[in-house]
Amino acid sequence: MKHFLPAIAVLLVAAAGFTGVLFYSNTTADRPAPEVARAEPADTPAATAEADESATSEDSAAATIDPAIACNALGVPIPVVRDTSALHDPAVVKKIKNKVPGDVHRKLVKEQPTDLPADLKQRTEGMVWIPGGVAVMGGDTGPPDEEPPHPIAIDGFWMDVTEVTNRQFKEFVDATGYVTLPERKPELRSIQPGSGLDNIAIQEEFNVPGSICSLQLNSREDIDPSKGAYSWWQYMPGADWKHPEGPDSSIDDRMDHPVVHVSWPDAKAYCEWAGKQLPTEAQWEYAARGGMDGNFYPWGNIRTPDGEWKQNIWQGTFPIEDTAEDGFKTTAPVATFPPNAFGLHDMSGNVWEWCADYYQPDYYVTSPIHNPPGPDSSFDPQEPGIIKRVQRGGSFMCSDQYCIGYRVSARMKGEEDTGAFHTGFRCVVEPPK
Ligand SMILES: [Ca+2]
Ligand SMILES: [Ca+2]
Repeated sequence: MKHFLPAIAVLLVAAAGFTGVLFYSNTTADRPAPEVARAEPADTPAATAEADESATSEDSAAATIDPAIACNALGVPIPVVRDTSALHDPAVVKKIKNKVPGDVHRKLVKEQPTDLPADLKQRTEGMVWIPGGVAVMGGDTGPPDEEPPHPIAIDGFWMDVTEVTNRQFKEFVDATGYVTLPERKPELRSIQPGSGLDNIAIQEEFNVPGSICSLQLNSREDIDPSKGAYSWWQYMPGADWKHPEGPDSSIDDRMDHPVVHVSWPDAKAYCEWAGKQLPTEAQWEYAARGGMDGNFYPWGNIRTPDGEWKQNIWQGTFPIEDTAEDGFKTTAPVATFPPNAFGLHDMSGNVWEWCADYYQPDYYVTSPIHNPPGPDSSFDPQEPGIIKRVQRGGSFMCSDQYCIGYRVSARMKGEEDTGAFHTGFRCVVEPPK
């Protein structure tokens, strides 16, 4: 199986000990994860799926991160996602949920507290209460890090109805003077101590404020097979939340769009100012499912029911031509698309959303049932030594030909100090304990 990541890029270059080796700082880079099984190059997702079905666990163990693996005729890796799931059988879902012990059921906070203190009432204004309950987290149709499907029991909480907008983020910056990481000179803050990456340096041309953008490609000749996804993902000096496509762009006509180019510490700083916090990965998926287990999407299993696009993603030939059948080539104003059953917009598509959790691909194997907090540390076998946080929901860059991160079980990881032009966040508030 393969795992394709959406976004980011080249920031750093190795110095002593790594001379000549490009070091990719983050991130949501569009390339196969290490657990990817080796599949033959194929022209169609279906053909690749067939090749992938025959992959063995030994294949997975031997897989590399060579971006040339399983590419289509454009040199672009193709995702593999099965279109049927055992979780579509209510009996399978019930069996998994029955693993939740009775004492956890008894402890669950389900209903919204009444008589909220004034400050809590103010902080949760405009948010929606997500009723506590039991759900199945993960999936059985995508990359291995979505497995196994497992039960979670989540206490109720409030969640932002939309991604945090430019207008909201500006209020925070105006009130605090906060400067986001992409607005500062890069620092090597996301290196795990003792990882062997301690002596890398930032390549001079990238040692300026900036962030990660996708370039407009015009033809397949623009794709350099040796660079893979880095043919289009580039570090752009001067790109930041106020300049989403670089110094010549602005957000003047995008105040209701999601803020982008925020790193994980930037998102956390906003949350703390607002008296909120980032959702755990489990809270995020629980909320995205809207009370319906086993679905591919927040609304069901058909991506375009009645031919209607219900999310802002990429249509057309990735990464050459986005036909924007959904109406948007980059971000859409939040809540343009219909909400899920909990009243949440854009839980699929628009921008990726940071979660609180460190990323570890096998966390679900041992994660607790009741309010799983995420692992204690980060480990991404694709880029060991780089501190990664979870991102969820996919973005306007996701396509069925490449990054299928818009599925509700899809997991993503980003180097925590890196922003990107398709990555934002939303906040939650938990009731008093
Ligand atoms: Ca779109
Ligand atoms: Ca989103």
